[in-house]
Amino acid sequence: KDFGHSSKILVVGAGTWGASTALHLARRGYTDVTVLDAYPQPSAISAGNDVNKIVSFQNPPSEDDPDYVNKTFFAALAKGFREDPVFRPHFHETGNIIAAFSPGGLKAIRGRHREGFDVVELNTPEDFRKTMPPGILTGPLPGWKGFWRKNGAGWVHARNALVSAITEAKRLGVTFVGGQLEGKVVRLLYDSEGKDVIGVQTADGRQHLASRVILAAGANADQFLDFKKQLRPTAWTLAHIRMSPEEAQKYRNLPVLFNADQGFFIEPDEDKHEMKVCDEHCGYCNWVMDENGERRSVPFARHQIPVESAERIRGLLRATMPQLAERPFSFARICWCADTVDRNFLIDYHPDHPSLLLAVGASGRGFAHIPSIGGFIVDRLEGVLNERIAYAVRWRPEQAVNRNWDDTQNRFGGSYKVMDFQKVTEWTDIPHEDNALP
Ligand code: FAD
Ligand code: FSA
Repeated sequence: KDFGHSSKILVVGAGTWGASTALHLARRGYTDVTVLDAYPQPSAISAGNDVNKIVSFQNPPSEDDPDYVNKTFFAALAKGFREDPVFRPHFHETGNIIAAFSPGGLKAIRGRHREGFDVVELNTPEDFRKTMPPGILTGPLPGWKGFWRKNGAGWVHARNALVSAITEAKRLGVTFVGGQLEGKVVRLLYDSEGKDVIGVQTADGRQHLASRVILAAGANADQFLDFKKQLRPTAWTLAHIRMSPEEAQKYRNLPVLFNADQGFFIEPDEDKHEMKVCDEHCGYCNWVMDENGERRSVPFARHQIPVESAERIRGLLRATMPQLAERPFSFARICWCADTVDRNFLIDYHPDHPSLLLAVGASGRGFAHIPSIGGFIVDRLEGVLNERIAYAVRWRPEQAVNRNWDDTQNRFGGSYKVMDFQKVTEWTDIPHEDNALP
């Protein structure tokens, strides 16, 4: 089926990638774009609805660079955060510190790209302490080694960037629908031969027909069709510590501190003075048996975290900033993403449904791409995506045939294994305001 700039395009999911896609569609002159989401914007369950996310830049690669695809993506997001007025105000170039202490973690962080940037090696606890003003990193930082990248890295105010993308897309004419009835997609609609996708049905029973459907429902995309094991919905955990305005001032402009074996924190935000802290681990799945007796990880929403995760967060604080380690948490949630086998993205037309474009598989690193990923997705929609990139992000069930669902996918920390929510017995019980979720 042909389509053009005035054809109806439906985007399922107004999260990180759906918002970016909507913005790029509008900027490229598509005039009939509707984005459907199960929640009002910004979605309470979007992985991107968060106070902050880590961002790092790369320089554009030469044609013969073996890491051409990855560098192209990271150079595109750099351009977006440096130049695009929709995203630039939300980026903070504070630098970052990448650390580890296990042999595996140390090996993994050595592979992180940093050529072309101002980088200092950190070999002792004292080296780490000096990266921040006195009185912040007062903890023992036992066995920590890593490096401090002073430029081309930092964090983005994620929710504000997401809302900014949505606001600009709306201004350019995109329609956003959010809600459990009118926005929640319950199934894809097929033509009379059951072959092509012709639209979607929402929970209110309405059928929305379109020339192209772009599926950008994050970890929940897996529920709409058989992905042949290419997606593994996996969750991570985060908590906030509230500070006084004066205290928050002391922790202002800190570099992001990320330890691949233990977790990370980012400076408190300016509005609520809350510091987000995450424990690093290999992820939680929610394993259930499907009707074919196959294991399947099914996402669910919860604004609490396992008590074991809260303890790990306190462990990170004791190692780094013990002065904050016993503070109550003001907020916590689990946050879902979907890992592909090789953690490359999946941006491709479905081989059997020629009007269905998949924009999924952010693999736990997809927020930083919010300024630019929509451009690559629209390139694929139009059939003009660079061939090497298109190959890396293609539909690739062959990779997932004998998928080891318990693969740690080059992650470390926690129990050094993929964990199962079904085995978690204790959850936090953190009271919070404006909370629509359990
Ligand atoms: P989402 O943003 O989750 O969007 C999916 C959307 O689909 C949601 O809005 C949801 O409401 C909607 N939806 C679901 N079901 C339906 C339905 N039935 N009908 C309609 N809509 C539906 N990345 C980084 O780059 N840097 C980081 O520092 C970083 N930190 C992270 C920390 C944590 C704790 C987690 C969990 C992830 C982190 N990530 C980070 C990864 C990043 O957040 C994700 O890769 C990215 O946000 C995924 O975007 P998405 O659009 O695919 O999914
Ligand atoms: O350096 C990064 O891009 C970290 S992304 C943050 C994180 O919490 C991961 O540490 C975790 O392993 C998972 O991918 C979710 O995102």
